[in-house]
Amino acid sequence: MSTQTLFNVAVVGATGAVGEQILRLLAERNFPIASLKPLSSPRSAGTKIDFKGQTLTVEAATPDSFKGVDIALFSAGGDVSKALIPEAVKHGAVCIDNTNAYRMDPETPLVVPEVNIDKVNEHKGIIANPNCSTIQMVAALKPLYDRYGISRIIVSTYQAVSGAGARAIEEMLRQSREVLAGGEVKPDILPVASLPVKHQIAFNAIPQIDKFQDNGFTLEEMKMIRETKKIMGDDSIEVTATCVRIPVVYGHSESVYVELKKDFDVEEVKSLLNDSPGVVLVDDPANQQYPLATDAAGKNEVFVGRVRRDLSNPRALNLWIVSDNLLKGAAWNAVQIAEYIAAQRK
Ligand code: L14
Repeated sequence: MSTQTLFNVAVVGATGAVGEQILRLLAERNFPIASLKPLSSPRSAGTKIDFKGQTLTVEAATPDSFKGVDIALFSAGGDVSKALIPEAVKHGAVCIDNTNAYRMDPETPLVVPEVNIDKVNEHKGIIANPNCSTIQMVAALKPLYDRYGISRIIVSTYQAVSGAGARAIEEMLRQSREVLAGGEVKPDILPVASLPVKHQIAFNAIPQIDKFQDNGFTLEEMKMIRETKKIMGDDSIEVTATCVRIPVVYGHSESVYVELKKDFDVEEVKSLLNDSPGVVLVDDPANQQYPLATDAAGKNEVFVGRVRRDLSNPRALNLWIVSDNLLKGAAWNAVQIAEYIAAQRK
């Protein structure tokens, strides 16, 4: 019998929307754990969580928390990652970061396993998990990139409130009740918790996710543009994005126009998508079947449908791409990376 290497694992942001899913996946997938340390902000420290029938107490994360830790998964916001990841790396931990802090750092691999898992091997202590909207798009487009090449992507997103955290989910549900009761709606969190102006999300669509940049794009849009090129390893891909928040709880949807470099056959495109790991084709217009956020919620896969040739450009496709933003968009992608690291050290 071979003895399996076990790992000391820390989860930073253990009580958050993504951290909760990371813990569930580590348990369900039987990740080879020697010890598990749930960490959080001082505010959530003391919270009890259940892991495989064991009760664990969440501790406040400090630089010393990472002594003896082999793998640390971070999803407690960019500031926490910037402050604590260098400390964790000093203690020898490999850090998988779910925030925007290190994604565009040239030393840090930005990894979607279906696209570029081999980049993990180049890490210097940190591996970045891309933005949720970027992950699902590149996972679906990778097989088309490999077969035909991609020259341009135009994407519009329809993003779930859970991306902005548990408080944004509560706000959307509360506002919905207020509207239905005929009362006044008082926006509190969205579009960006730290900015002064707030907008109603219930029964609305808000064309702002994250802060505006000087070029008129939001940071979320710029993340999609920059990260797509880095993950695909091809700066020549032209990308533009419009990111919109809608009153959906789980699951981001995307309308994607993609220009390919070679001629293609739509049926071949569908079979390439269907045969891709982690991608599920749901495309049957005759029976009104296409991906829906409500069906993708709780699932690890990326769902693609509405596959059709563009009418203005025969070298372009239109697609509808849906995935659970907390799972493939965050927790599942991070756990996939952790499983790859664990498998290599067997
Ligand atoms: O960059 O508000 O990982 O939905 C992803 C979720 C940024 C905020 C990231 C949201 C975050 C975003």
